[in-house]
Amino acid sequence: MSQKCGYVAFHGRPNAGKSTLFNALVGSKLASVSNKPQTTRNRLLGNYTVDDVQMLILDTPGLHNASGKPKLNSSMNSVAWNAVNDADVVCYLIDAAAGWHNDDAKYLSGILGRTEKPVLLLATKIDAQKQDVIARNVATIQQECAGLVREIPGSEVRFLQPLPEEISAKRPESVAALRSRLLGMMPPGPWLYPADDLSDLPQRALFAELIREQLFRQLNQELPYSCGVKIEGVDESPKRLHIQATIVVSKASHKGMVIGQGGSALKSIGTAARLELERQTGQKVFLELHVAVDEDWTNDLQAIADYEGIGPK
Ligand SMILES: Nc1nc2c(ncn2[C@@H]2O[C@H](COP(=O)(O)OP(=O)(O)OP(=O)(O)O)[C@@H](O)[C@H]2O)c(=O)[nH]1
Ligand SMILES: [Mg+2]
Repeated sequence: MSQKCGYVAFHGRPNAGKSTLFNALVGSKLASVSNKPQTTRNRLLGNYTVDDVQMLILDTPGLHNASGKPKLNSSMNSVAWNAVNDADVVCYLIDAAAGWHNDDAKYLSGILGRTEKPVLLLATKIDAQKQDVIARNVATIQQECAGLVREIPGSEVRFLQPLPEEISAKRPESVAALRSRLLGMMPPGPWLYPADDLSDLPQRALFAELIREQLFRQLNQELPYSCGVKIEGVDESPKRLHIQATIVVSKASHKGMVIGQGGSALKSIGTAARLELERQTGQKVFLELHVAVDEDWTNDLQAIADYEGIGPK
């Protein structure tokens, strides 16, 4: 049986639904998901292997304007742009419930300028709005993209189809149809990972991802953006997994907010993260959370590498 293997990279603005669809396609909760933009900070790889085909899906941070923002933001954008170069197929996701955004044109042109590979347009979250709103938004996306392709001088149309594919990550049949379409696009080549390795991410990075998800879900406004998570230790005994993690914040005043009155906020974050860690590992978990201040870590490339695994180690 000759093997096929390829990379599918997910791109789009923050909150487009990349990580939700990524988890659904891989069939496992690898990426954190929240209703706040910029939840994903690093490239995540998910392996879906079936029969002779290995599909390696890359979830990426949402493309955004990082000017005037900490270095963490430009690092996230770099990670996302670099993934375009690895892709055999690029999926560009647009939230069809929210509709077209002018930045989509900018990012799509950037992607088309970087790769000769096929770019699929996915209109996501079609379950989240009334059908007539979705139909209007999808029509606008189609119109804008048709214009966009014509505006790139000297290039051929690289969209596989001018019509965006309508997707809901909440509908299994929608996910299954996209999965088989993408599997059918994988080029011939030897597998790069054992079939049952779900990701290339170290276990610690996956644990940190699930803890950070709770920071994004439970902390208000700007607070989660100053938080990073570092797994300090994982101790596996026959009875349970003991995970020690530090939540780092960039200002002393944020520490108290993460801990909350009488420790209530930290307790709630810890409980939800522990339950998710138990669900994902199938083991009992003891989660020990500490909060530390590292002044302005989001502007320090070495600290960004330490907490988020992005860039130099
Ligand atoms: N109803 C509905 N909600 C969705 C769907 N896909 C994503 N969402 C929601 O949209 C929000 C953002 O989803 P994410 O998957 O975190 O979006 P993202 O593109 O990864 O965002 P960043 O990591 O910030 O770039 C979350 O609240 C999801 O639950 C969908 O198909 N239907
Ligand atoms: Mg994400």
